[in-house]
Amino acid sequence: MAGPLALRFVSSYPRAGQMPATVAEIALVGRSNVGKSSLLNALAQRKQLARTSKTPGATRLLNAFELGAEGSARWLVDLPGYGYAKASKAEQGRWSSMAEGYLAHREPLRGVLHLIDGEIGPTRLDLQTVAWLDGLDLPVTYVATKADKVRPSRRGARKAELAAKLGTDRGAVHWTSAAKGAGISELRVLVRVLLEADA
Ligand SMILES: Nc1nc2c(ncn2[C@@H]2O[C@H](COP(=O)(O)OP(=O)(O)O)[C@@H](O)[C@H]2O)c(=O)[nH]1
Ligand SMILES: [Mg+2]
Repeated sequence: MAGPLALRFVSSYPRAGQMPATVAEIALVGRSNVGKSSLLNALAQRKQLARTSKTPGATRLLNAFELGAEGSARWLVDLPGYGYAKASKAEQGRWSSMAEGYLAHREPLRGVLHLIDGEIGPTRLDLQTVAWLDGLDLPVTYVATKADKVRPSRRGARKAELAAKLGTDRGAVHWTSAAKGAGISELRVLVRVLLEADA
């Protein structure tokens, strides 16, 4: 069992251009309400590291969390959730230029964790994001969230179906439940490997 990740909030940035140099980063990407903040809290075993908001879409900044010793400059970067239904076109435009600018051009970025709601499965917007990320030269790991919401009798079929929609095989999707702790230990290991390996 991998212990909780030592993660510390560093700062929020309106644009990638305002971030300082770092050693390594990985990005957390997903539509709003997918369970991103809950997953971050579960990785760190903290209740309030990332705010799990009742008002999805409220956070519109790049939020940086540092792993390990202070000054390690190894960051998990939480991107704003995409596709918040109530956001205006202008706001959605700002989301995409900010998030896409970060993902496409951030030099220390080593990979992306793309969260997909395990109960709902990939939405049209998720699949558009999959296609867009596919055009970047970045390793993407799919993380299915809210596994506890899928009935045990349905889990096998759901895993196969979700992977098929994403165009990958089912072993490539990490299933997690922030609520019940399933899959969290394995994901901690993956985050450590991605961030702590020497470049
Ligand atoms: N049952 C269940 N609910 C979850 C899980 N993770 C998140 N949620 C719920 O989904 C909603 C959105 O979660 P949040 O972490 O704020 O999503 P974010 O908008 O992606 O940051 C909240 O009501 C959470 O309590 C999970 O693993 N299981
Ligand atoms: Mg959130």
